[in-house]
Amino acid sequence: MRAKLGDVELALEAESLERVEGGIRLLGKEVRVYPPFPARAFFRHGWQSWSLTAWVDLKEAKRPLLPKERRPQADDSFLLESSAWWGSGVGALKGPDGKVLLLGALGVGARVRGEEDLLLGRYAEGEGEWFLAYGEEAEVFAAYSRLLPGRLPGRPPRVFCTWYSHYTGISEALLLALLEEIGDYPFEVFQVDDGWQRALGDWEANEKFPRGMAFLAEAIRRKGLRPGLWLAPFLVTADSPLYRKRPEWVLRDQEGRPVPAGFNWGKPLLALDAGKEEVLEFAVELLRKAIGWGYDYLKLDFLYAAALPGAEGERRYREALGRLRQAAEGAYLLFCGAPVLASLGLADGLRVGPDVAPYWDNEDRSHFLADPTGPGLRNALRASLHRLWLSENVHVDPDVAYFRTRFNLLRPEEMRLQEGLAYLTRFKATSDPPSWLLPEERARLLAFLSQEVPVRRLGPYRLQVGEEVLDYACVL
Ligand code: 9PG
Repeated sequence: MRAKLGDVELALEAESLERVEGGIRLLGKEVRVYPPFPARAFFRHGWQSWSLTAWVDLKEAKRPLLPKERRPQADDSFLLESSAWWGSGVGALKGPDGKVLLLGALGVGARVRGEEDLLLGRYAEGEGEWFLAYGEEAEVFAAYSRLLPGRLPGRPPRVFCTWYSHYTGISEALLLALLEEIGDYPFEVFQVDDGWQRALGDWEANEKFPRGMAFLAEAIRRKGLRPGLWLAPFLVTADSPLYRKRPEWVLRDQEGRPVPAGFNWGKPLLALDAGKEEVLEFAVELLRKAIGWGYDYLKLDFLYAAALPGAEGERRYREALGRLRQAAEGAYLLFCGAPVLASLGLADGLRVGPDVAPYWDNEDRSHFLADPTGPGLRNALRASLHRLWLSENVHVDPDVAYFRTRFNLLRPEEMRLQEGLAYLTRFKATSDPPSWLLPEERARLLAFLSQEVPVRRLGPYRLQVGEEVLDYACVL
């Protein structure tokens, strides 16, 4: 069939089509749209928070990958393994005049493939709905975003997160000292990250937290802050006590082998099977326990584990996270390492890129291992910039901003780029202990937390933040 979109006419294959605000709604398990131009670039949307999300050159061959068993599960493996360019849920082609043809799924569990003369959308299972639009980049993405679940009520938070300064080296004494230090700064949340638990799956305070997690939450509250806690509810490793006790809870393939769930902390990761009622009850109880200790801001990490292997698991994921959302009513849920489109409507906040790090790029990993998902400011900025259109659907978390020059290889201009995204999304977080900061850096952190600065988008890669114009073209 043929359809008219704005000033162009194009050919497409779908079961049915209907005009809607800003574009066309299509039905079908698989739909094909033939662009009225030879496409220059493909908007490749990564599956989860850490996955590559950017405009890619369709002529550029996809490059070799890390060996499977060492790969961080930072994307839907189907997307990585295909020799064609595929994205998760949404894809778009850019024509010679810069106009964009977008095809986006309106349900979960879909992938979109881009070629010079084709956009192909396919649901992993069952029939599905699609949205098709043509026009200026910002407009077609905005029109798509309006058809996705809307933001939950509430404002994005101002967070002190322990990860990007102390990593797993946290302890009760260190955090109590940090709480004293940050007392003069208007943070709202003090979020304890990875390093407090006994093991993955064993979510009790370890020996570095001798008075327990409820005691720490109380100390945080006494400082006028909201206690936040990191959890990875669906992750275990082969040496987790939980795995030894409940090997049948682990997600397995048809041959009964555990499904690889990534590689981190120097070991292979395993996923709990979120399709099992006992696993859901375990995860619900875990959230209730953390809330019972006094933490009502939860960073739920490595959530892709509940959706493996990829698009096929997104319905299971949505049901599972729906249960957690219900159990944690009233708590702020920040989803991380999470399938992006399948999280909308459930998450308060959502990480939209890989981790920042106090350096621009690890070129060994980015270039020689062809992995654009590793920690580093460049990778983080690139994915976040290409997901800002989700701002109406969730609090977009671009990850923490840096103010310190101590223990940091970033140049101040590079740090400003991250700060700019926080002003835009209003999700303001840092891990910099004030004692690491020079007096002018402290002043900048204080201003960051206390001011709202007007941000204007001058173009896809340029922002005006207050008086300053920031150019993000260097991330491309
Ligand atoms: C704690 C950290 C922090 C951080 C999270 C997450 O293997 N990987 O690809 C991989 C990616 C990110 C990552 C860890 C591993 O970091 O994003 O903010 O909470 O966990 O361990």
